[in-house]
Amino acid sequence: MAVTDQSETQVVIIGGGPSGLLLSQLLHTRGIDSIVLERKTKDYVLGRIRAGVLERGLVDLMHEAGVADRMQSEGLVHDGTLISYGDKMFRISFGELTGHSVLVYGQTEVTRDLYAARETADGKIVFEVEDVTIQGADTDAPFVTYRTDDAEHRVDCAFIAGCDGFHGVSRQTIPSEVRREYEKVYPFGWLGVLSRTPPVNHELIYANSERGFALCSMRNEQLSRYYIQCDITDRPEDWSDDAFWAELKRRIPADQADKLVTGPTIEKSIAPLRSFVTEPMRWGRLFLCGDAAHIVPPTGAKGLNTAASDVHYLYNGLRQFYENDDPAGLDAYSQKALARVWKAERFSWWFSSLMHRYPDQTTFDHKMQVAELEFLRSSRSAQQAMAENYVGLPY
Ligand code: FAS
Ligand code: PHB
Repeated sequence: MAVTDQSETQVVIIGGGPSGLLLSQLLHTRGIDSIVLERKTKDYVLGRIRAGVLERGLVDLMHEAGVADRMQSEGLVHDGTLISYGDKMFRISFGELTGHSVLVYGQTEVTRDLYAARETADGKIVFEVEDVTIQGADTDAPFVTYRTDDAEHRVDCAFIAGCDGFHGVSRQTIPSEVRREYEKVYPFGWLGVLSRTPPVNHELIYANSERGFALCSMRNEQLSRYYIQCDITDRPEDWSDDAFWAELKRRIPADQADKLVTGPTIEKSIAPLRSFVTEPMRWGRLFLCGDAAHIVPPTGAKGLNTAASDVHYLYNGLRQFYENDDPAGLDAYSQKALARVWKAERFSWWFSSLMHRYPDQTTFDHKMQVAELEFLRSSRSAQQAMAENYVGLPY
């Protein structure tokens, strides 16, 4: 089909999730023009229930982007988290061990705030795009083509940000002979529910039980988010609400189970768990950000937060290029982003290994888990290492 619409911009951003929107909004604050191309509708993107915990780095970026007001007033500051194994439970105090806290504020709300800011600024976002194709990323004149309805579009640009998640087109645009991929697929999934009930505890509970992992989280004082480890073959419809609540109660300490307020679930979904990294995160004028480049098991709440550090590095690299005519930040992007990505991968893998039951786990493996939990419970230095990773390593 012939191109019926041709335009140009400085940065084409593929993907209208948190990575793409945050980058677009930050660039806008510095007068750098971008267009966001999103495959789905806005409602579909906002309907995905995902992350719930924001590191200080992401909170700071939301302030820098000028979209922090609602987050600041509705987000819940958490100074610690609870870890349980069997009926034992102990607290990791982020504030005392690191001087920092985390903010409980759903990814859906972060995305909603960013959409609102882009719309207020008349930002260019095209929804329901099809056949997005990146052309000439390894040249000085890259462009992107895409289709909407029955029109074929072309956007000429200086840079392309691949913020299109794990199943996007950006990563695949980098030639396979250039790409190095690292992956670990976990032999279980997370079954997550939302319920309009008060959270069982005012802090999160990460639970290791003989029946498997569970997590008690929240979105606000009247909206709870719970997860249980499930078989990778499970489907959400295999789990009635009653079956979910009964299983969750079996996996958290009895005193917590006794006060758990149950109710109808308003969302139920299963997320597969994997660790994945692609290197490099740059190819010519194409830069990968967020899930397009890496995936973590959600145990350490690092998915969204590591996407944020990628955005921080890319945004500042683009600023340096446009404001000082200096490509150094862009040239260092992949190496700098990957250095932090791998630390987030390690922490997420470590915490997942500590808290889940593995089908092939031997009695010795289980003894190692209990010993590591006992060490974490009794050692300040072990808790400090855990807390430093959880609140977010420096950018
Ligand atoms: P996203 O996947 O959020 O956004 C990519 C966007 O690109 C999507 O809107 C998609 O529609 C669009 N897109 C894809 N292909 C395209 C194309 N060809 N053209 C145009 N647009 C295209 N993280 C946590 O920290 N805690 C959690 O509990 C947690 N739970 C998760 C549950 C699930 C099921 C998944 C998949 C992820 C979860 N994550 C969690 C990780 C998640 O929060 C991601 O880290 C976060 O969404 C990353 O944001 P983006 O990089 O913007 O990618
Ligand atoms: C969530 O609230 O969705 C959440 C919180 C912490 C995690 C993972 C998910 O580690």
